Amino acid sequence: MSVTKKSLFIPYRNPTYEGKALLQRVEEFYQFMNRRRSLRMFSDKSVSKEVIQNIIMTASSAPSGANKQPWTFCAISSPEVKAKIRQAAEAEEYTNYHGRMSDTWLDDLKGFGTDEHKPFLEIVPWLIVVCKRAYEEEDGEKKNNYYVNESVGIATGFLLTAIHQAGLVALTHTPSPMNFLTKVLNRPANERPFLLIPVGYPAENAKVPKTQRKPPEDVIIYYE
Ligand code: IYR
Repeated sequence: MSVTKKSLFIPYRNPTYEGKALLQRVEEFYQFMNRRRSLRMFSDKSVSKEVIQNIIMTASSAPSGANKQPWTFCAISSPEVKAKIRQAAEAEEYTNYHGRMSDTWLDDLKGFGTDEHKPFLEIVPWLIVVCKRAYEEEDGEKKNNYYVNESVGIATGFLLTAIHQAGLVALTHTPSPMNFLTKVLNRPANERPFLLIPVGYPAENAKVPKTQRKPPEDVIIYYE
């Protein structure tokens, strides 16, 4: 028998802006976000658990299909667990760089200076493994979540934004395949690792590849 859920509505409260103030706000936020970069050169300087918790709860405030919040964030500071993750990730990446990735793919990555070595996985104070939850088990019944990839992708965007806002840096890392994380982190059958995100301070004199972002005309089509 299905139970009809009754909606309970509450007032929406948040400031609004107009005119110059609005334009200034969006321009400033764009400039701020446009300074975000993916880093591979991290400092070992510590970051407190409270900081990480706030960043993760920002991510968890993201919209999701039917508000199911189909995610789990594994926040890892244990040196032993980080070492296990590095070892398994490097083993997978060795196979990637020595045959599993196509020549075109390897060519596309040349400018980024990546290889199978991932020392940052042990150097950083925190690794966040974002997991997606395909379904929930309630009273022995499997209940599918909705738009799981979209929801978890948006939450990860919030996570990266919160990390940047804190003046910290991150890498959206996909050591593929990622199933080793399920084992190392002992995650249940309804969860799959989605992204591995090292978080910390940038190394002194950290460098990033010189890349370019597409201009508006390449990413926006207006229908006015
Ligand atoms: N996962 C590999 C390869 C890699 C793939 C892409 I697409 C990148 O943007 C960067 C790296 C690695 O982490 O080295």
